[in-house]
Amino acid sequence: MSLDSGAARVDAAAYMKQWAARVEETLDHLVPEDGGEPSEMFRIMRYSLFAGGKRLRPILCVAGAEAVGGAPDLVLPAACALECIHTYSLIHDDLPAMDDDDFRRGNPTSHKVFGEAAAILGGDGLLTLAFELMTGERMADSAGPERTMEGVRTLAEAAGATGMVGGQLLDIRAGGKVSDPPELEEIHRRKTGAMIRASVYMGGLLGGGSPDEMSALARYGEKAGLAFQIVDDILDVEGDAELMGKSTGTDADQEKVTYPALHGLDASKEMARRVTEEAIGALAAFEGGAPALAALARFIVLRRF
Ligand code: GRG
Repeated sequence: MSLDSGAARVDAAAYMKQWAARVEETLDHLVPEDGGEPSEMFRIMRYSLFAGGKRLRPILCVAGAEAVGGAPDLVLPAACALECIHTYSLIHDDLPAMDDDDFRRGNPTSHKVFGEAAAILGGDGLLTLAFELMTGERMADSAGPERTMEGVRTLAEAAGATGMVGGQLLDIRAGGKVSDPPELEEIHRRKTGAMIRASVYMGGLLGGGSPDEMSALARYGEKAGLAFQIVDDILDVEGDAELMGKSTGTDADQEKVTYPALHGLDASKEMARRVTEEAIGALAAFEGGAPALAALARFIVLRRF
């Protein structure tokens, strides 16, 4: 099965390196060490923000803007807002009340360094900061008030009760007892997929995309989000712990229901490839095939970390 879009190829590694550096720079500028009082809040938030994440969601946002012919630089505040929310979710997910993880990306988790209460507050700070960045002058000046408002709503829905937070609750409540593929897909669509879909959608929206382009980006984002989670489950079974900066096998230890647990490893790999092909297929709506988004979909399915 080929993962070729037929469009000109973009080197995903080079594209990600280039844009991760721009996101890093912008985050450093928007969330500076001396960003305000209490200064400890900024230390806590920056500890996790600058801990070596791939910056996949911000990069998808930039590529979404590029796909619709928008200026990728102009969506950087929104890209950083997505990373703030992603980072908050990881801090909270690592807490003793949730996954109780001591390491993330090879470093001690936030609550191990700052204590549980401060880590919760660091996560809360990042969540609210995301909306400060979305509603800042820089965003509204480039995208206009209506698109900015819709971007804020898209982000809130993806992160909130019907998206990531709701998905996390369903996952916890399921307690490893999911037996049915649609239920597993629903948990993942909300918990992980919603933020990935929102990333690419917000890029297109704030970059000036047309309704047809937005529908194509939504479809791409849904499929890429699902592929991301299936691969995440596969990596927990057969990934390299050193490369990933965290222990593997934790899903099985915690008796979580995952794609490999429900469908087996080979069928899960085949599913990941199929949904990635569907994601790339959605890009046919773009003249030139949106090569950066196609490359990112391939990265998602072929990644080792
Ligand atoms: C606790 C509010 C709350 C939400 C938790 C998304 C989520 C819901 C928790 C994250 C925990 C987790 C490991 C989910 C699996 C998928 C995932 C989001 C993996 C990490 O994303 P990457 O690979 O991380 O993009 P990096 O480290 O590159 O930023």
